[in-house]
Amino acid sequence: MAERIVILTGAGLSAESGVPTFRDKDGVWAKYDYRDVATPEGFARDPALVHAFYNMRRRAHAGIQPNAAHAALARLERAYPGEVWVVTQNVDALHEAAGTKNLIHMHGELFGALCTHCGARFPWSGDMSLETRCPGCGKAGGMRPDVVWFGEMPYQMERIGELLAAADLFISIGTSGNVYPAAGFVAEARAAGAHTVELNLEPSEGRLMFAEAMHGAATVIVPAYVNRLLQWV
Ligand code: BJW
Repeated sequence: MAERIVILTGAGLSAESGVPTFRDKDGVWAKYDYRDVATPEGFARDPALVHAFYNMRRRAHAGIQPNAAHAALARLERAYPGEVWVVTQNVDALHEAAGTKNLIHMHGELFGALCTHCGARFPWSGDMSLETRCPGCGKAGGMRPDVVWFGEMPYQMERIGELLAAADLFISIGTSGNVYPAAGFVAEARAAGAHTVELNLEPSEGRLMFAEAMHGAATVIVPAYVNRLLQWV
């Protein structure tokens, strides 16, 4: 039995909850240029456009519910005798809504705000604009979504490195394997001696790195894989 399971999740996990992925044909990057809306340079060039993009996404998330795959991962954490960690690239709040506790949001949170003046972070559910004042330092003009854009350092990389170094089982779910450093986690876990599994709709960019794979819809294959892990417990 694996003592520590580390699970990396991506947009495919939330797709069946109605959250668009990024690189599928109807994905976010088919409608928006990531250089305009998901880089610090884009934000410096046109902050109003970036605020409008994230205001729209925050509103679109109202009423979105976790699906059977999020629920299965929360159940795994509750029922598994070893340690289970979820490292998510997703900025939605569906893992926590399903009940997952050991969770790292490496690409930040859609419902979070960061003040570039004082560095404070806040929960944030409404719209944001250039006029928005920081609830901490009171200054306007410095508030931004607390998400990690291209060229920025993802959150908690040191902690994630420690988890991967001690992982016995690494499971990657619903991610295309296009974005680093997350795409490199499978190599880190392998180097640490972990068994590696891909659960995705289709083979990802990194498919050859995984020892095992199941391909299909997350709401089908994730509960099935979790049942397999729990059957001997
Ligand atoms: C289903 C399904 C269903 C669908 N069931 N499955 C060369 C040039 C320039 C830069 C770089 C470079 N090489 C590397 C870089 C760095 C760059 C990068 O990786 N660029 C690549 C594009 C090349 N990375 C960064 O800049 C990162 N920072 C960084 O590297 O800092 C330096 C550093 C160095 C060393 C150590 C540590 C740090 C930051 C990356 C930030 C990414 N930000 C975004 C936006 C977040 C905010 C927001 O949401 O707006 O994060 S981009 C976007 O991509 C988002 C996602 O989290 C991320 C990953 O996407 P994901 O989840 O994989 O989604 P998709 O759409 O790609 O795939 C979905 C998958 O699901 C598909 O496979 C489907 O088949 C599947 N699927 N339905 C199961 N029902």
